[in-house]
Amino acid sequence: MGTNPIPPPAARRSHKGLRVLVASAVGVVGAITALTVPAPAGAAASTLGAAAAQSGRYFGTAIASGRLGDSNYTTIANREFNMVTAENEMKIDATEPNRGQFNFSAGDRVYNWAVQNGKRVRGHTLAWHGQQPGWMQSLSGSSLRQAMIDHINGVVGHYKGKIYAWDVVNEAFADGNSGGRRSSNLQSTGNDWIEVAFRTARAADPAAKLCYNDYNIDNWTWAKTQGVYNMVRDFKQRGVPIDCVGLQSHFNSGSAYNSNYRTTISSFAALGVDVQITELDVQGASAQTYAAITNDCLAVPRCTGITVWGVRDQDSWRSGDTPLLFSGNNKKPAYDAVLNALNNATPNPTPTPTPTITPTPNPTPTPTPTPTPTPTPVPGACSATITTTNSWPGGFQSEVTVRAGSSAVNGWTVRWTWPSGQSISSLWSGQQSVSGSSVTVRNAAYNGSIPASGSTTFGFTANGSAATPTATCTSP
Ligand code: 9MR
Repeated sequence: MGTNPIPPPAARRSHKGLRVLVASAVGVVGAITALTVPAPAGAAASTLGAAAAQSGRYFGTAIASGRLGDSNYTTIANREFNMVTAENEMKIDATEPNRGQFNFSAGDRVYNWAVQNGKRVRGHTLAWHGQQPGWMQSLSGSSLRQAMIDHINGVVGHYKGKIYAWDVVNEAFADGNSGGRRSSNLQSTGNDWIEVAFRTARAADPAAKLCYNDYNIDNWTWAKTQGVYNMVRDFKQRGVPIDCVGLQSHFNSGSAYNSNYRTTISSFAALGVDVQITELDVQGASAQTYAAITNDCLAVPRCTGITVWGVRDQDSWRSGDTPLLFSGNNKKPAYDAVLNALNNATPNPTPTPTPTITPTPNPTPTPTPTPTPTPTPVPGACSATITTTNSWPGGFQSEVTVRAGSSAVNGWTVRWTWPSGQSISSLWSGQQSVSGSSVTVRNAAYNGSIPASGSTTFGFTANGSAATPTATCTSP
């Protein structure tokens, strides 16, 4: 998706440490004096963790237990970061090497190092197609489903009350243009495996935030991003317990940072979840790109923290890309860029809200809403209006408002015809059937009843250029 863009002007801020006072002198005609005054007390923190804490956020790193004996590594890690993710030690193969036999020795090494040094811990990860132990790889169907539940109970139970946020499910969506699920043995147990994982984790530790974590969901225009967005929206509507989305944010030439990242973060946040940048690394570690990423998080109150995926370049899973903030013992230019951005942040107005267990009724995220005319209710029946809520080259997102007339509606059907070859890629809160350019959408199980003069909505993403054809509504 192209090369790294120049951040928008809003992403470039002046340094708080240089406050310019313009004094128009009374009695000293025409004298204008520019003064540099010190920053307010505590404003210029000297480490990433302290700088992030000024706005109620954290700055974390992945820690590898095998490196904890390297004092150069631990010196930097301890000084700079206040959140820790075990790079591999809490994964399925590490924690349950044999079915029903849990091993927390490496996970606890990382956990204890973090907590003994005053840091919080993110848990990574409970249900994933990757790094499954051999016994799990060979399971399927209901026995795999049960093994997943048992695994979550075992690991979350061991760390109950100790973990800031769990990556409950990792990387469950497919790359490419489908916007759908990745095929895996877990997916083959039934599409509901993700929500079962979340419900299980919630019951096992009600205090931990529960995240869905994935890569290539950073660019708002990508189908995979939209697929995850639709799942989170659906989970929030149905009361599936989810508190956060983890954007891994492994940026490289094949998956480059794009300035629409801020839209991605704010759009997820508008669904009523926190956003965490969970595994950040940037091929080449451009200071400008790191600053833009940091500012994108800082711009969204519910972006609660950033974790880089390793301490020094030599510690990175992509060490050849030199993608991190330290080289040997040295701070790289990207480090200074991130620190400055964090020091320039305003305090976060809503730092780390507590997890919501009850469903959020009808969240209506509208990333870039387009004003639309007010629909006219049809007496005795229903009406439907399509509005475009977001668009990008080759695709768009719409919301359809279904209104009852002067009588209540029990079941509805909305129909329209696409003007120029559009096609729905994903639809939520309704059941679609398509015949050529004709689209028919019936109510979902939970939104068929609309009181007199009331309304409900469904939504979809589609391929093609944004269109708002006239829709008809019939009931039942
Ligand atoms: O950094 C991790 C590396 O040491 C492991 O070999 C690899 C094995 O799957 O996992 C790496 O971490 C991954 C993380 O758990 C999930 N997102 C992608 C990360 C990079 O591969």
